[in-house]
Amino acid sequence: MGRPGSSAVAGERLTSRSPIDGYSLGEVPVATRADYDRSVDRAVQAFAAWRTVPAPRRGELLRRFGMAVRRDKARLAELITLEVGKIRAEAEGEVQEVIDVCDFAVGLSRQLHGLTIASERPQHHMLERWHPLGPVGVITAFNFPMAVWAWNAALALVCGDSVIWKPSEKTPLTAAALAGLLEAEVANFPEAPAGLATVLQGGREPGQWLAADPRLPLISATGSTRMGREVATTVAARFGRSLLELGGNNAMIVAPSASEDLAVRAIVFAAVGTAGQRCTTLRRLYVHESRRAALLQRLSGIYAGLRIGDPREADVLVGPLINAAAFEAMQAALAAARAAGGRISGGERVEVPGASGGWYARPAIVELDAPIEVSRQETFAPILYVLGYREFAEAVRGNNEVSQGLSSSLFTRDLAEAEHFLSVEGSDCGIANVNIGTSGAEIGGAFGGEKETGGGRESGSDAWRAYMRRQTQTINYSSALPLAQGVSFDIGG
Ligand code: UN1
Repeated sequence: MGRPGSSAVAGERLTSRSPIDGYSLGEVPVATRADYDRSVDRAVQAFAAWRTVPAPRRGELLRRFGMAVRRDKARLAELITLEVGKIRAEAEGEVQEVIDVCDFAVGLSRQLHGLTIASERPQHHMLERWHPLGPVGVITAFNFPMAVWAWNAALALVCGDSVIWKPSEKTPLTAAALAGLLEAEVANFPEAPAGLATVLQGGREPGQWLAADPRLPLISATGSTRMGREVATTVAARFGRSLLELGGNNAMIVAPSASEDLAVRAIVFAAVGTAGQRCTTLRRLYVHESRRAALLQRLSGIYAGLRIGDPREADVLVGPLINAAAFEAMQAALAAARAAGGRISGGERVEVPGASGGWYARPAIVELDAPIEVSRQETFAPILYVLGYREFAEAVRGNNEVSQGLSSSLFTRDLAEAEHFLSVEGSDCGIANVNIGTSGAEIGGAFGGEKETGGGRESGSDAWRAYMRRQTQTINYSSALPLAQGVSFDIGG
């Protein structure tokens, strides 16, 4: 990996280590500045050609890519399991997300609609049209090493853009495998130029180059708030656009009328799924005081029996954390919570036979009387802070009191509570669910959040607009030149 403050040199390599046991899975060459410049030059040229290909034809490329991913689903999922440590079901779910967004992009390729707008001037025609934007830089995190790139790439390609991908330095093989499938489809597609979609492997450096490069009108970045702040300020300084999907600190409210069975299943999936390493992971639970003791007892029982271990084993639900640093961050958060009066169960390291190089932890439950500093932060590990509430408004305030604003959830059978939660006075997050946990969003909705989550929206709905530029066009087919706002400007003659 590129050392901070120094450029990668030719021949430098990046090793991928499996979080399952710490063993090396392989290595890839790190992109040098020369590699970077070559990729961007090619992406600029590719854009010039690709933007003129009719959008439904661009959709056809995504259809073929989606078919290739379908064919290779099992193998791609296996790679995610090896490189990220996800259990099979979740790894397959992630590949399915790639397939789903490809299907979405195919449909979208015939629906990049503009508007016709009423002109105030006679015999004038005003419209709004969407054009391809340019080469797009995509920076992704380790935890969704395929899906998040696919959300961006599928839309960008259908919108007529070329794409340059800087994957996490922890998941170079997953990125190479998925991008390789797309490259093969590009090579077999007559209208698709070489260099349409490329990958730059490395540490922070290629990401910094992308952010600073005026040839790239849009940078989409997923990861920590710290990283997003750096990217956003660099991109803004050159008047580029950024599309950010940063930290979450997602809460669920369990109301008096909630179904305990549904709530418990949702809590456990959202809090311990992907070993607590989703940006949508449930981190804070507000339980009505009348339900708190019983719910906690049930949760503690389930947590105590969770199968933690090698994610390739059939009944394992919790795989490893990504690395030692993630385990240390979890321990530091638990120590801070304990010092602040939190009552902790779980959180200890779990030894997995034959995998001493892996960092496995029992998911932790931390009971709190009130929010504390560390519960307001996002620790990328399975820690669930449990708080009580008496008045519904108090729980909604709790949901909203953190600096992040990605996902939120309410379990209730009370219509007034549900409507309040979804109203302007309710959740301030980009995602608000009723009787569904915080994680596991479908690709059809726009995905992203407010506040320090960065404000970006990716994947479904009209998120495609971020990858295009809007042009307002007015055509005068009269034989006069009336000015807007009735302005008279008589030049005589
Ligand atoms: C992420 O963690 O960056 O909603 C994305 C979910 C997944 C995507 C998570 N569909 O949990």
